[in-house]
Amino acid sequence: MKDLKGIYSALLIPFDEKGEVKEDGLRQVIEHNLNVCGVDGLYVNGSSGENFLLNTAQKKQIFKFVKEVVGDRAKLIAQVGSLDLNEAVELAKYATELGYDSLSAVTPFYYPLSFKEIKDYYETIINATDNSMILYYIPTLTGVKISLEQFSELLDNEKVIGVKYTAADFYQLERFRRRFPDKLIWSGFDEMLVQAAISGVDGAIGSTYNVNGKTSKKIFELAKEGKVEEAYELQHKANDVIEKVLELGLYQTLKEILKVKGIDAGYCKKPMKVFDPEKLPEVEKLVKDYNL
Ligand code: SI3
Repeated sequence: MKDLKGIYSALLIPFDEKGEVKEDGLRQVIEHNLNVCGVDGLYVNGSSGENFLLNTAQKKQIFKFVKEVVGDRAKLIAQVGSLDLNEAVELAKYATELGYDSLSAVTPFYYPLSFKEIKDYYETIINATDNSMILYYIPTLTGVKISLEQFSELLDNEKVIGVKYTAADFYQLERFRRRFPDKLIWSGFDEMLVQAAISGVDGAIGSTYNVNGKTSKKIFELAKEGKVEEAYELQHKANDVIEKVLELGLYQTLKEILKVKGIDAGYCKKPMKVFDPEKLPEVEKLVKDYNL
């Protein structure tokens, strides 16, 4: 199995006012992630990529462009989950042909599906390629909860190598770690990276690593080395940033931070709001105070 452990930015995607992908800006965001943030890899077309607002052609455009720019310089995970299972399969094949290191798929949401239906969804995507699969578990946004027993059924398939766990259920996380020592876990809540690292996760995937990746890598390393107090000191600072970003609008503000640093991070896709220019001084202060 490939070594896919580590810290991944859930890649932000710059859009123009019409909602089209700004490839020049995207190149800059990618280079910033690799050269300044120093992340181990990129999680492409996740929530932070505004994936669920995109059409199939845009999703493919992003997968292709990112792979062309990154090449083999970092690990790439393709989030292909979709309410349209045919689209998910098409994207899974596409990303695999491009050479993505693993696939990932969000649990199907909106319609209240049975676990059997969810399992069928994953099996259909998994059987379409020879690539590995990382479950994307984010119950706060999908409303879909999976029990340990159900995880176990999904993980029985050896192509399912692990889970991107965006939940704050540290008891379930501990049980998961204990029961599946050979599967990989990536934590999805950037604001709880210390706690996740102590709980034994293998890495993390998050939006704020696009701007604060270096510190986040340090937090992870320190926590893994048992230097919890030092890790917590850095987590406090990271969380000051996250708190402000959440207050001003998550993806918009992360893009504004990148813009302050000279990166053309573009806009968010409608119906997400445009960043309030009156708040720009607050972002500039954040960049300065926290050395982003
Ligand atoms: O692209 C992605 O799928 C993610 O970035 C998921 C990740 O778990 C993020 N969640 C969302 C909904 O954006 C977190 O990184 C999150 O932004 C961060 O912890 C701030 O709350």
